[in-house]
Amino acid sequence: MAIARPARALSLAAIVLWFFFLWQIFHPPRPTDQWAKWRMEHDPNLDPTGEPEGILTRAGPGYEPGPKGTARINATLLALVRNEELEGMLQAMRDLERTWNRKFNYPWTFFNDVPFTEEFMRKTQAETNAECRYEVIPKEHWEMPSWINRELFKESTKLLKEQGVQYADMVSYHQMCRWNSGMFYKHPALEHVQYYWRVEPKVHFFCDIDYDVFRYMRDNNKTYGFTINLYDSPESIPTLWPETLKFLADHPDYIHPNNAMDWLTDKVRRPDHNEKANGYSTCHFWSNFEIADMNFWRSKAYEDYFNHLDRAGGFFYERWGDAPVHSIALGLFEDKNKIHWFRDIGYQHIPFFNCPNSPKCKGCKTGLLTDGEPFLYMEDCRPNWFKYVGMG
Ligand SMILES: Nc1nc2c(ncn2[C@@H]2O[C@H](COP(=O)(O)OP(=O)(O)OP(=O)(O)O)[C@@H](O)[C@H]2O)c(=O)[nH]1
Ligand SMILES: [Mg+2]
Repeated sequence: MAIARPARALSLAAIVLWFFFLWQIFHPPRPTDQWAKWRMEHDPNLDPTGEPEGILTRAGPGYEPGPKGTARINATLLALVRNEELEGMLQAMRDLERTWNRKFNYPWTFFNDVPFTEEFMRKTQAETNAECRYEVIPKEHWEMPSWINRELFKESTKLLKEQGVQYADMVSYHQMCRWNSGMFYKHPALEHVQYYWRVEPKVHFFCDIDYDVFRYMRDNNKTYGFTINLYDSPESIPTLWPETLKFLADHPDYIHPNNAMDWLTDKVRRPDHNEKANGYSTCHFWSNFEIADMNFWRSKAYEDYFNHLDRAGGFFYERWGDAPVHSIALGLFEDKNKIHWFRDIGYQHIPFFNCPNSPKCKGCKTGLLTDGEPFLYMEDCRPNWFKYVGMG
């Protein structure tokens, strides 16, 4: 029996509607939803942020550039940079001078593996009233150590490259990571300097800071300050944690009673990372920003740890970064209460931001972690720091 045309059209419409209804319920999440679970329920950067608690020293007499600046403590702004990165360095300097250093005039110390050009020195000095120092890194601090087997290095970097480890085949990148991990504070130019603020070319600073951050570190007994806390690529550090455990087996006494071991070994948030990094969460302070006390790196515990790692060869056979190396050492050998989140310092190194909610900030979007792809939210490890240590 033939079905009447209107009835056929009606049943077809009903079927289409039914499938549409099912699709609405079961369709795969849209790309933005897919990453939503990685976002913090409430980013603390959305809350009004003022200055940190504790003793703060304001700008004023004693902070003039040069010998009149007797209020300054033993500290420097510090940048490892290539001559070719001059423009990016000038931009970073402009931001930091405008928001902070024009009030305090701390000296800048620039490091390079080759001499700085006259143009680099002239243009950087022109950005600040403070003293600028230009230092060449001694060869024995920079070059690949004698115990590294060149053939093995080549083979290993090939494998790392295949696993997608960024910059794995750039020898200079490995050298840079090693220098930042265990060499920079040994440079003779820093012999009498205690605190540093690390600055990379092209980074941005957004908020006015009206206290002396170095004195904040000293007067409030802080060792290390960070802004951003991220996961690392586990493929770049598969044996870093196993080597660390070997070291700890020989030196259990170096572990601080108030350590951040649970933050270092978390496997709840990203179990895959912990597994691939053989027990390390890969959470680290993003070390392109660091305000720290070099006495920690100069301690016997850190010196022994760095030497152990250096001999193990992973700065070259793998691509151990200074960020995980510094972070592991701090998490193990330092009192976690001496590590400070500088939530009030608005900062960007592509592609991540720290952007607090404060009238002192201009040019960044409050609470925005990244302006890159939404999957980058997966890399946010701040929730773990807040969970295990807090927001101090
Ligand atoms: N003088 C010198 N500086 C270097 C060298 N390699 C890296 N640097 C500096 O070391 C810092 C870190 O290097 P980057 O290339 O920015 O490394 P990164 O931050 O991991 O990588 P990006 O995400 O691409 O910025 C920057 O301040 C660079 O200017 C080098 O071979 N010589
Ligand atoms: Mg960089």
